This record gives sequence, structure tokens and C-alpha cells, in this order.
Amino acid sequence: MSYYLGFDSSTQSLKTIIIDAEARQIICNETVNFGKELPEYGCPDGVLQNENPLVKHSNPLMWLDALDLVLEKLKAGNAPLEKIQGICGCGQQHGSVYLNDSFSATLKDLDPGKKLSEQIAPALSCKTSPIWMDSSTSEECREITKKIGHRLQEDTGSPAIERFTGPQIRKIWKTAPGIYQNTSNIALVSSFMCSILCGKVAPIDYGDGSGMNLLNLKTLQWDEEMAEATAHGLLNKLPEVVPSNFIAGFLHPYFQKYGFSEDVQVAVWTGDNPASLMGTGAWMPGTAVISLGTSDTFFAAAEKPLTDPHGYGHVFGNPSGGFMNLICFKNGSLARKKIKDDCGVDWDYFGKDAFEETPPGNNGNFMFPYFVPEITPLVINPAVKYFGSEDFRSGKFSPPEIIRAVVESQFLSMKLHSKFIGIDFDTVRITGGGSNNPGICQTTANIFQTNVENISVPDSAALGGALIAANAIGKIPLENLSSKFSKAEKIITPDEKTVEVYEDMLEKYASAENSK
Ligand code: XUL
Repeated sequence: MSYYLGFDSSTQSLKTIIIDAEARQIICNETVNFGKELPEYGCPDGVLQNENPLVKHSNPLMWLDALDLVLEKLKAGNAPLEKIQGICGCGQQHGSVYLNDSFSATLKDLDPGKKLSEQIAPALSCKTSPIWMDSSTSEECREITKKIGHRLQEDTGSPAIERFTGPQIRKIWKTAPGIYQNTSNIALVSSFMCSILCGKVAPIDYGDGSGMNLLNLKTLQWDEEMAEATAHGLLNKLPEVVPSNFIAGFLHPYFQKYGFSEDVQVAVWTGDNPASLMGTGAWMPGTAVISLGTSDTFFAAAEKPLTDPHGYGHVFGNPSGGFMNLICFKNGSLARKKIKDDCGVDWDYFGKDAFEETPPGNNGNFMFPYFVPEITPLVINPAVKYFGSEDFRSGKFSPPEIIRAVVESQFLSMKLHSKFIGIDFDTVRITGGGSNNPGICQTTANIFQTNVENISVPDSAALGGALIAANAIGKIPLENLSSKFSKAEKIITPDEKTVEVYEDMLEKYASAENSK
């Protein structure tokens, strides 16, 4: 028996999966939804209200209450926590937690008689945490770029990006110097949650560390010049940076109240996308993954740190070694849900009927579905735009037309912005909330002209966490794990008759984007 527990501390929920790595089985999974189960934090979608639509922060204490609650739920459901040998997890990328000099001592002395949130609250030097949805740091991005120039993208894999941690830290340094001064440790969501589990300040792994505009991918160390250009004295506030199979420590005795044994090891946590690369079994180059979560992401393992000349795509560390490319779209599921709700239809209609009632290519009608600021391409002031026939452009469309328009436009944008990776992927694996939608899967297969494999695990990022634990702690080869845990449920083949339609649409989409 070898049981491992994986976490995914995502934007809207904390998810867990327990696997039996020997029997190659998922034993159970459990989730805490922040909005529904912790309403007292006022974060219906995991984000605090702010009068500035560009500012998106969350409450780190809510993540801690979710950790206590999910473990309580697992215990109440008789999950075999006493058999767990190792734990790993992942967090929404780029988000940062600011901690004062009491953090280390507080972690060491965690008292099982009290809640985590109550004990950690005094150690927060900033009560809120900027998260990946924040786009309020354009000025800081310009300032960092001015100081570092091209080397920033060449060496970290990304130009300065609003949601990345470096520009967020710079904003705090500039606008709240007192908070910055009081901060001894800056953690990512991933390293914060890992620190709590092992009762000491945890390192940051290469996978999540590369989403900060601070990690030099050539040396795999923090870049001193970039750290100093971001905020004075920053290097002293960052933890160690380590490979993703690093063992962070043993589970703190605090957690024995849930039934864990004394000698559970905790592997360093990573970002949700790098973890999902593991959970979908796409950690070797050749297979691309589309993950439809709060954000839509397109990512694939890469041998070399190849950067995007347009500046939208990123290079992150691949937890199995080497690199991965990633492109992120903020209006993903949010835009699809908005259109579904505006049309007054259910997801069955959205995924099936709407596609039966309209032809591939939607008679040339498409849209820019930017309801909130977009990451790819960068759109700070959101606006929805329609292209195609006169009727469509003036907003005269039927529900199936607008549904097909949003889905086709999103996946045309993905195809366009993933071109820099330079590989014609023979398989695209699709995972996350929207991956059971037949219209989305067939449209993806047609636009990319590849087989689309549906990986239906409860959460590929949490599964990735459990697999990293089984590999790093249990020394089980990844090949053995992926062949069983990341098997395709369904394969959707492309319709060759749509090749020309979508080539034409892609050209039209690209020229609309260029002339915007
Ligand atoms: C990736 C990104 C998001 C977050 C939230 O760069 O910003 O995918 O990781 O899931």
C-alpha cells in the first residue's frame, strides 16, 4: 500500500485527491469551495471586492480555513489519512503572501487546539494577497522593463507581466513601504501552503518560481539584479529556490488531529499549471494540454526555454525536469458562462444543440470576448467586439450563433498564440471544467486538426500534486504513474472537411487582432 495526498489551492476552491500509487487507483477526493463554504470572507469567486476593477486580491486566511475544513471533511468521510505516506500540492500561480518575522516561530509552534487562520493571522504583514487575476501593475512592469531590458524575457522566460509576482511586489514596495519593511518572507500561494504543512518556511520550486519575473532560467537561481530592480532588499525576503522533487520536510504534528501518522513527508509544492502538466501525463514533449479552469491555459513540455516573440507566452519549469511553455487566457470559462447566462440556456444546450444548429466557421462571424481585462492578447480596458456579417456586428444574433462565436474565437486565439511553440502537436489533452463539453472538444479538434483526448480526473492539478509526491517521496517512476492515472477517457478526432474553413477564420481572426 502506498497512499499519497495531492492538493490544489486554486482561485475558487481547495481540492484534494488521495491515490493508491501501487494499486494505481484514485481512492477519494474532497473539495472546499471558498464562496459557498466560507462565505464570511466575502469572496464569492475566491476574490475580494475592490472598487478598482484591475485590483484582484484574496484573503490568505480563507485558504487556511479551507485547509482545516477539507481535512475535517476527509476525516469525517473516513478517508484513510493514517495511511498517507507523502503529500504534495500546487497553488494558483503568481499570487503572493507577505509574512513578518514571527512567521517561522508561529509555524514551528502550531497548536492543534486552535485553527490555523487564528494562529497565522498575526504573522501576515499584508492582510490580503494579490492574485493572478490582478492587472493593476502596468506602471511597475514598465519600470522593471526599463531597468532590465530584453534580458528580462531572455533569462526569466517572460517579459514583465501585470500578474507576475515581481511587479506585484514592486507595487507594494512603492505604495505601502511600511508593509514591505515589515515583511521578512514573501511566499507564493504554493510555498505558503507548503510552509503551513511542514511547519517551516518552505522553498519555492522552479515550476512556480518561474512565474515571478525573478528566477533566472539559465542559472536556476534568483536573479540578483532583477530582484534589486524590483524592490530594494528583495533577495533577503525570498526563500530558497529548488527542483520540484525536493522534500520540504515532515508534516507538522498539528495535522495528527486529522489522523495522519508521525512520519509523513511533504514535497515542495508547485504551480497549478506545472502540476496539471504532471496530472495529465504530458510532461514529455509532444502532447499539448488545454486546461479549462477559471483561466483557460494552453501548455506543453519543452526541451529548451523558447520564448514568445510577442511576449504573451511564458516559459516555466517542468516539474519532471526541463521546461514548459504556457499561454493564459483570463476570459475563458468566465466569458462562456456569461454568454450561456445571457442566452438563458443550460450547459447541455451550450455544448450540443448550439453546435448542431450552426455550421463550423459560423458563417464568418466571430468575436473578441473580453468581458474582463485579458492577458492574451493584453487588453487592460475590456470591450466585447463582433466581426463578420452586418447583422452580427450590430448585435443581431441568435443564441446558437453567439455560443459558437465565443467558443470558436477562444480556440482560434489559442491556436494563433501558441504558434511560437513551433510544434504541430499530434495530440491535445483537454482537462478541467469545460472539457466534458462536446462542442468545445470537437471545435478544438477541428481548429487544431489533432486528436483531442479527454482526461476525466476530478482535478488534474491536485492529481499532479499526488503524482509528484509518489515520485519524489515514494520514488515511483513517473512513466508507471502516468500510464494508469492519466489515461484518455475519450478521443475526439478532427473533421478534415473543416480544414479550409478554419484556416480562413484564423487569418481573419489574426488580422482583426492586428488592426485593433
Ligand atoms: C497562469 C495563470 C493562471 C493561474 C490560475 O500563468 O496565471 O492559470 O495559475 O490558475
